Amino acid sequence: MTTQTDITYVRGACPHDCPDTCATITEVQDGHAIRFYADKEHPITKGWLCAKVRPYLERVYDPHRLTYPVRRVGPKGSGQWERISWDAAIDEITTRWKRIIAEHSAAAILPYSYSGTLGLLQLAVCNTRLWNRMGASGLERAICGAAAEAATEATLGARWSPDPTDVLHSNLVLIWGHNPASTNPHFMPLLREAQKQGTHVIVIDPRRTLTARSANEHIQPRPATDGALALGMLHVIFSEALHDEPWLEANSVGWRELHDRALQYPPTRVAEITSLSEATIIDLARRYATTKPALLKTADGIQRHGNGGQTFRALCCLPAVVGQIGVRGGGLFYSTSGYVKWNAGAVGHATECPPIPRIVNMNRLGAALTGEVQGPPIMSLFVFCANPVTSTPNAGLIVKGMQREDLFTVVHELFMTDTAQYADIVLPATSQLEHVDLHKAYGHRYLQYNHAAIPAPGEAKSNWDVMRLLAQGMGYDEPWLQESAEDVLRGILDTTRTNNPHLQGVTLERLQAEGTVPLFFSPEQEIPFADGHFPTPSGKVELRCDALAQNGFDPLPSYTSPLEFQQHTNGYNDTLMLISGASHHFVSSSMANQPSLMAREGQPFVEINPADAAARGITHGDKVVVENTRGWCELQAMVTDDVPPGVAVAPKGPWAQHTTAQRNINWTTPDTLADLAGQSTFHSNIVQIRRAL
Ligand SMILES: Nc1nc2c(c(=O)[nH]1)N[C@H]1C(S)=C(S)[C@@H](COP(=O)(O)OP(=O)(O)OC[C@H]3O[C@@H](n4cnc5c(=O)[nH]c(N)nc54)[C@H](O)[C@@H]3O)O[C@H]1N2
Ligand SMILES: Nc1nc2c(c(=O)[nH]1)N[C@H]1C(S)=C(S)[C@@H](COP(=O)(O)OP(=O)(O)OC[C@H]3O[C@@H](n4cnc5c(=O)[nH]c(N)nc54)[C@H](O)[C@@H]3O)O[C@H]1N2
Ligand code: SF4
Ligand SMILES: [Mo]
Repeated sequence: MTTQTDITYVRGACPHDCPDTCATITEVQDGHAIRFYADKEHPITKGWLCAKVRPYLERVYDPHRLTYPVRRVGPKGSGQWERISWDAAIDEITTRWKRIIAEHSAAAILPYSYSGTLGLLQLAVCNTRLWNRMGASGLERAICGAAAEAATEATLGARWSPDPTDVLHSNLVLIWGHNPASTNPHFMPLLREAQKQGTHVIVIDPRRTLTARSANEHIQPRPATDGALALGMLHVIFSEALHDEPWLEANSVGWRELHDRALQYPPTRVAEITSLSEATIIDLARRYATTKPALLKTADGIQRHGNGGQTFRALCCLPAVVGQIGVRGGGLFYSTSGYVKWNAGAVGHATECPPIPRIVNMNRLGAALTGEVQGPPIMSLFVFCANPVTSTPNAGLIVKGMQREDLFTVVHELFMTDTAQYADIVLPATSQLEHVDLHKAYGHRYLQYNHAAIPAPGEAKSNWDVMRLLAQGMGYDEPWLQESAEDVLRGILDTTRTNNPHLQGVTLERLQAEGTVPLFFSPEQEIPFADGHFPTPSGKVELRCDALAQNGFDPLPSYTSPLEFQQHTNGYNDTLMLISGASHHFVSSSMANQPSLMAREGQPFVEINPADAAARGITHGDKVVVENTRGWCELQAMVTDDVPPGVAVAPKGPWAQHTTAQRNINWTTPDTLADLAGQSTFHSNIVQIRRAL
C-alpha cells in the first residue's frame, strides 16, 4: 500500500491555445500520473480546469499515443507503416534534406507549426533556431489573429490588456465576436460576478452562443458587417457629441478625419448593411458612449473575414473615442500577450544565420504545395504542433499537395492525425506532462513554469530534443542548437528581462519554485495606457494610421464586404454564410480524438435556421452535404434559431478520419487572405447545404 508521502505534486501549465493558460498540478506516484487538476492558488484560473482539459490523463495515457518512429511503406495516406529506430529516422530525414538543399537550396524545406503548444521552448524556439540555421523557408503565421494583432499595434501601439478582474469595475461589457464561455472560460465567473453587481453585458455575434445566452442583450449582425456597425456607432456618438473631445485632442491622431469617415455611415445605411434595426444601432451607440466604465472585450474570431483588418481597426477606435482608454474597468481587452515579447535574438539567433529566403503564408499551404511559390518548389514539409489537414483552410488542396510523390513529409505528433497520415516519416512527441516549458498567457498577466511530471511513453521525444537531434544530423555545431532545455529558457528570460520592466524580479529559479509568477506592474502601468503613453510612431492613439497608409492600406477604418460575399449576390435563397468557430470540447483539432470529449461534443454538426432548413427539405438530425467550389463535407443538421436565416455554423475541430466521407468543414473554407497581415478568412465562407442522398 502506498501512503500519501509517495505522491509528488508537480506544477505545470496548460499548453493549449487558450487565453487562460491554467496552472495545473499533476500527482505522480511510481512514475505514473494519478491525478491532474487545477492549482487553486492561481489568482485567475483558480481551482478548476475547463471541460476539455479536466480529463487530460485520458489524452496522456491514450493507447493511441505514438510511441516510436515509423516510416511509410505503402502509398501516401494508405496507413501502412514500419517501425524504425530514432537513429534511422534522423539519418533518413537529414540525408534527404542535405540532398534537397544541394539540389534546390534550403528554401525548398518548409517547417509548418502553429499552436499545439504555446510554450516558449517547445514552440517559439523550435519554430526558429534550427530553421534559421538551415535557411529554410519561413512561415507567415497568419492563421489565427494576424489582422487583429496588426490592427491593435497600429492603433494603440501594443497588445496590452487589463487584468481580467478589472471587469468588476466595468458598468458595461461589450463582448464582440467572441465566445468566452467556450474559448476563455475563466473570464466567465468574473463576468457573472460583475453582472450580479449590475453590469450590463451585450454580446454581438450572429450566433446565439453559450456566452450570448447569459448576456443582458444579444445583437446579431449579418456576418462580416461589424466594421460598418462600429462606424455606425461612431456616427451616432460624434453626431450626438458623446465623444470625449478633450481626451481625443490630447491623446489621439486623426479624430476629426475619423469623424468625417463616420459621417458616411448613418444608421439607415448601417441598418441595411448589418440587418439590424436603426434603433438597435442608435441604442447601442448611446449606451456604449454613456455607460462608464465600458469594456470592449474581443478575440480573434471576429477578424477571420476578408475585411478582418478594417473591422478590427474600427473596434480599436471605439474605446478611444468615448475616452475609455486608461480607465479601470474600461478600454479594450483583446490580448495581454504584448507585455512580454521574448527577445527575438535570444529565441531564434536569426542574426547569426543566413537571411530567411522566402516566407510562405500558412493559410495557403495547399496552394504552396501545389506550385504557388516563388523560387524552388517545396520539396520537404516538417510539421509539428499543427494539424493542417484538419485545421487549415482549403484542406482538400492540402491533401492533394501532400500526396505529391516527390514531397518528403515528416510529422512530429502525439497521435496519427489527419496530417500525419500523409507523412513519409512520423515521429512520436511528448505531451505537456513529459517535457519542460515556460508559458506566458494571452488572457491574464502571469507567467507559468511547466515541470516534466512523468517519463515520456515509449520513445516519444519533445520538440526541442528532436530539433537537437536534427541539428546534429545536419552537422550544425552551434552551441545554441544543443543547449539544455533549462539553459534555453534561462537565457531567453534573462536577455528579455534586461529591457522589459514587467519581468522585474522574475527569474527561472523563482518560476521553477513558485510555478505561477505575476508580471510586475508599476502603479502607472497597472491599467493599460493610463500614463498616456502609446508606443505608436506618434506616441498617440492612431485613429488615422499613416504607417498603414504607407503600406497601401486605408489609414481610416472602413467597411467593405468580403470578396467572397460580393461574388454571391443572389441573396439567401440559395447560399449561406458559414461560420466555423470554436468547438466547446476541443481546442482547434486538439482533443478531438479523445473519446469522452467526442461523446460530449456529439456528431460533427452544422446549425441551420428553421427557415433555411425548410426551404431545403432538411429536418433536424438529417445528414447534409455542405459544399462550394472548393470542396464539400457531410455533417449532421441541427435545425435551430440559434443562427439567423442566411447563416450556418459548423464548429472547427472534428477530424476528417472520424467521418464517413473523410473530410471536415475545412474542405470548404477559403484560403483567400484578408485585407491585412495575410490573415485567414475562414468565416467568409459561402456554401450551399442540401440533404445527403
Ligand atoms: N473550446 C475552445 N476554446 C478555444 C478554441 C477552441 O477551438 N475551442 N480555440 C482557441 C483559439 S485557437 C482561438 S484563436 C480562440 C478564439 O476565441 P474566440 O474568438 O472567442 O472564438 P471563435 O469561436 O473563433 O469566434 C468567436 C465568435 O465570433 C463569431 N463570429 C464569426 N464571425 C463573426 C462576425 O462577422 N461578426 C461577429 N460579431 N461575430 C462573428 C462566432 O460566431 C463565434 O461565436 O479560442 C481559443 N479557445
Ligand atoms: N474552420 C476553421 N478552422 C480553423 C479555425 C476556424 O476558426 N475555423 N481557427 C484556426 C485557428 S484560430 C487556429 S489557432 C488553428 C490551429 O491549428 P493548429 O495549430 O494546427 O492546431 P490543432 O489543430 O489543434 O493541431 C495541433 C497539433 O499539435 C499537436 N501537439 C500538441 N502538443 C505538441 C507538442 O508538444 N509537440 C508536437 N510535435 N505536437 C504537438 C497536437 O496533438 C495537435 O494534433 O486552427 C485554425 N482552424
Ligand atoms: S484549455 Fe484553457 S481553460 Fe482549459 S485548462 Fe487549458 S488553459 Fe485552462
Ligand atoms: Mo487561434
